[in-house]
Amino acid sequence: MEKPRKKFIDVVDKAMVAANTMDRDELLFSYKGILYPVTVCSPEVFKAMESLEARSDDVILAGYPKSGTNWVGQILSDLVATFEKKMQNEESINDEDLEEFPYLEVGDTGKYERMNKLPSRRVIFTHLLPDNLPRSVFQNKAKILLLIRNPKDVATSFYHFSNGMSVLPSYETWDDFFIAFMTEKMPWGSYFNYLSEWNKYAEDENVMTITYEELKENRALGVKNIAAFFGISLTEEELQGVVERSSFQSMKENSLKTHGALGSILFRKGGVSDWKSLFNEDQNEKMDKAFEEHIAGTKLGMKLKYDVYCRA
Ligand code: PPS
Repeated sequence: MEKPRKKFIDVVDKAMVAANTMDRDELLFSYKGILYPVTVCSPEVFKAMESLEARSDDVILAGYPKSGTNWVGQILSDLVATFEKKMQNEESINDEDLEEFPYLEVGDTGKYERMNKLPSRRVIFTHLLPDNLPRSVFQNKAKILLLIRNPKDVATSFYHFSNGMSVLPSYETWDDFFIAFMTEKMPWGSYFNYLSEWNKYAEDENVMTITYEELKENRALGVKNIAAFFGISLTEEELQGVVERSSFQSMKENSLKTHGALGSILFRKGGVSDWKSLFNEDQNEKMDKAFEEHIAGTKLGMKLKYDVYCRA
């Protein structure tokens, strides 16, 4: 994704400017029991979203915030763009005029009608719970890549992001943030609820799960598996290009072009275990207990390898 993403940057810049003039308690609204930022989401847009006609060849990326969406989103967009280029598909959505904000739930009420007219393949990111996605996603058997990351690093990343990104409420201390994270006060809802709800789909043939940590350990293998799942056939050399362009270093260097001012906030550490710099003993215990209670025994819980990545 080396080309500038003008529309993406415009949307984010406008949201950040609008949020700067708002009080902390005005930044979020609740829709169907879940909080979202008012500067990028609205009930009208959520209702309009139902008109999206999902396709079996859509490339959907689902992940709780701070799980590495922009990273895996880069991989998916690059795989699709490389394939389209190879096929010389002139109708490809690479055309800047056809660009839509990649997160499904962010946009205007006309977005979904425009999306319905876009040529395949569409790459769509979302932080939504499965029940809040347009019904056609499951009815039409769109393929979904479900991205998960260990809860301690998600919380750590979310804390820093909340304090850097004006559209989200900031926190005076990590301890305050931790309480909010554990008591379901986060935008896009609770991490544990997210995993429990998506776990119901984890065995579906149209859903592939990948963890942030496994991708960190072997990006080349991850990219290969993702391409195979979506039926994107590329040469070893083409796949290697996708791998190289998705390194943290490379994405961070390009981030002014791809993400504008957001880039320096979003591409923070890009690693595993930074939670060790914030969690105290009591917080470790509380997180371990919550993990045990909510998701340890589930397929997604096991995929996370909590004992490897989260034990103090
Ligand atoms: S968002 O705003 O919710 O969509 O954020 P999201 O993109 O899901 O997650 C942001 C974290 O992903 C890290 N990141 C990466 N890690 C490894 N490699 C690459 N290429 C990469 N790109 C982004 C990013 O740094 C955030 O994690 P932290 O721990 O805060 O650094």
